[in-house]
Amino acid sequence: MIKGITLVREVASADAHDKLSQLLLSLGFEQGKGWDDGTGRGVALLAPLGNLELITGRPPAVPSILIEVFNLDAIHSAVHQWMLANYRSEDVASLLGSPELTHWNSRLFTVKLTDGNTDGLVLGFWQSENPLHGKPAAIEGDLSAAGMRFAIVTARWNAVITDRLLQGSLDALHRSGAAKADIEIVRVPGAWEVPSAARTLAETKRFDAIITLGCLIRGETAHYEAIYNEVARGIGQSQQDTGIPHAFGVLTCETLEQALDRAGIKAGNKGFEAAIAAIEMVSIQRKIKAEDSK
Ligand code: DLZ
Repeated sequence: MIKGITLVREVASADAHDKLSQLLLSLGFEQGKGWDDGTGRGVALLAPLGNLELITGRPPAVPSILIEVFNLDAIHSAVHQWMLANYRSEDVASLLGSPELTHWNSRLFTVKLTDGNTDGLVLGFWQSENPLHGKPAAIEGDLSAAGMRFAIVTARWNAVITDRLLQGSLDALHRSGAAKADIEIVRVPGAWEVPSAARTLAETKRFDAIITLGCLIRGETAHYEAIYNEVARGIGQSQQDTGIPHAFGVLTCETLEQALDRAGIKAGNKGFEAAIAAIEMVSIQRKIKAEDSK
């Protein structure tokens, strides 16, 4: 519901008003709609972002107008030049501070802009030292599976491998807090049948995610590429069409030995990894939906 925030400050003279506006525009403020009604005038100086900060407990260590910038040293040098052009050089040193480290991982300098008659305007320019400051926080999934419901589709073909993948998936789900009653296992003849069963399960809407497991071995499988492509496409399409995350745990290997390595011997257990991906995707989906309904 809030659209923006405007700080209104009085400047002592028309001359100071114009000079200050020019300085701030030259530093990068955008000129907004101003006004002039004969008795006074205003200029709107727009910044991309604004926020209102309320504090309590101790007096603020910073001026009440704080301007966050990308390149503090360049801004300091521009303000310095402007000060030298508008103030006596002997005054500039006392009015313009140097950039200094703050206790909140930033650098800041202050400048006091006075016309001699009033206290003037004190501005603080600052830049965060944290490279991630201001970057949007990413939505990331948690790895807690408590309260999530999963279906695991596993192929019986190459059961020596797929049973290990299944064990890996169950291990990941249980260790992440999924309840036994929330996991349904469906066995299908081979990898070819996995997409169809996955889709049927997804369409029931009884599950938060589907974990697909299988193992295709090139040396033993005629039309290996054709089967693999169709299995991958079918699982992907079921995921797209139903909106239910499908984790892909179908191995495609050159040899049985390679398959064994990926089923828990040397190269991790792809069933475990698929289950973890499923948990993360359910969590991400929930977070995105929660953001959306705010
Ligand atoms: C037929 C077959 C072959 C040759 N190879 C594999 C394999 O390596 N992995 C697998 O999961 N399934 C294989 N299949 C079985 C097919 O996936 C399918 O189950 C049958 O063709 C019946 O439709």
